[in-house]
Amino acid sequence: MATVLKEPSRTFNEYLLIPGYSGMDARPENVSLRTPVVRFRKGEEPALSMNIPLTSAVMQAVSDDNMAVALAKEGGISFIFGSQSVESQAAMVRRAKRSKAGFVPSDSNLRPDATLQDVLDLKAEKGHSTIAITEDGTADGKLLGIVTSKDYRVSRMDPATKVTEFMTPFDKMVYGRDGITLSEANDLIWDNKVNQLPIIDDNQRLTAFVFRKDYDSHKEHPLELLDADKRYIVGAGINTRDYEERVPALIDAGVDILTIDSSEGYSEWQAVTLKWIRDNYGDKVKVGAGNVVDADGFNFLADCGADFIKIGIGGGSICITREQKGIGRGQASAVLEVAQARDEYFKKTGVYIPICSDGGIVYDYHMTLALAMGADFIMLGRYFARFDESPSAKLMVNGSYVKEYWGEGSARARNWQRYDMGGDAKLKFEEGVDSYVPYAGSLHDNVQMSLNKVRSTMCNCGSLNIQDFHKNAKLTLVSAVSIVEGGAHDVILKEVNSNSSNGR
Ligand code: MZP
Repeated sequence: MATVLKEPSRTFNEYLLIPGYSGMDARPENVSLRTPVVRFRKGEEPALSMNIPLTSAVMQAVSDDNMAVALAKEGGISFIFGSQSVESQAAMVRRAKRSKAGFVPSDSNLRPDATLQDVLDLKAEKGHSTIAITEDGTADGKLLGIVTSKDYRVSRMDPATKVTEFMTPFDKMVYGRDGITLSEANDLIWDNKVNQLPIIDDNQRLTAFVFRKDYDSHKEHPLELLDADKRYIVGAGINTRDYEERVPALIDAGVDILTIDSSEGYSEWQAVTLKWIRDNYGDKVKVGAGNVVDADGFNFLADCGADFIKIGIGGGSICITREQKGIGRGQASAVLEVAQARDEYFKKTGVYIPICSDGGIVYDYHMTLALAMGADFIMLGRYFARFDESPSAKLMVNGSYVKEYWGEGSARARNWQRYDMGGDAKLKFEEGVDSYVPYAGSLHDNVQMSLNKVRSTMCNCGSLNIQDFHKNAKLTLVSAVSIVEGGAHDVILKEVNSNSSNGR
């Protein structure tokens, strides 16, 4: 006979935290959100940790190279989407790894035969006023000059004027050479009173810009996540089909960590993929696996050698797997059970395997609950899709700005490798929807705000780091009526207060 679990399948909304004793040192600035990302033995340091417990979802609408750099600046990791060709995914990883902290690959470039009108069009499209003029118009072509707003007067010049007539030519430019340190580059900027410093290689090819305005960037991003060469840490998603081709290409591009991206991970496919990686790379290549929703799934992937394990089936905001297939589990129940399995595995084997709560975060406090329930870190799609840095289009719909957000199991993503169990193409069905999410501005501002709330709640619970929070958090189930009590009630609101549904 079938097994029926005694507890219903519960979600984050059904829980609240009970405050614990907090001493006078329990202040947000004293809270560390540093967390392990990959398995480690008792008493040893994990080979990779994050400075904040956030990762961005392996999705076309969420994680490209731009998002990877933006999130690494805050201290987290993006997993660049795998539902694209091996070449284009590897190119994204390469671009993200090329952008060293403070060294920015040029995103506005023109050929020498371009006109003032082309400059104005590119400036309007990208929003940047520094344009590199390279021989072939690419970001790493031979540098011939630069154009900034100081070089032209729109009211006095013919839009058809060629850039070569008004650009600052290479022989009049101040530039740095590859290998220069950030502090040397900044000295050149200050000594020569320029706003940007192009960096070139031995063949005069452009490699990056250093901007005066970014001088304070490091101070703004004290938690940035860098490798030993001061490049941003970057992740990427893989699948259980073309890994023999994709994994080597991503490693060659410099990826730091991989994750198998699958809606359901308790399978032989994942075991075979993990074994192939271990056989070919040993423990050098770090790879997460999932998704699972119970102890059996966790233990299976732990024994297969996964470096971290993702939890969550059917809870994603764009996900209709539960409706279509009748599988899944409330995210809170799944995290609680897997966290217990992770702790038992640690006790039994001395190996700690970090777990990631993937999907279903609606309010900022859900992040705090996921951590309290035992997650080492969290993966979010909808949350990051709303920011400037996500790859999807920003549109005006019914008078409000929105960004597009679609599931990897939607027809739009056509990511059949993730959901396809084989068989007749005509019989395939969607497990995700195509949608809009409200545009929310910059990643930096939003992440700061969300994590300040997390830190503040951890202080209320008397925990100054995630490991203590796992041990000390006290949670309670809420009743339907007490949820009403939790919002503004029995008052006439003067306006719809955005804070009452913040984090959406
Ligand atoms: P959310 O943060 O938008 O709630 O959920 C993001 C997560 O949903 C992803 O990390 C992934 O695990 C899952 N996902 C992505 N696409 C689909 C789908 O099309 C999906 N069904 O469920």
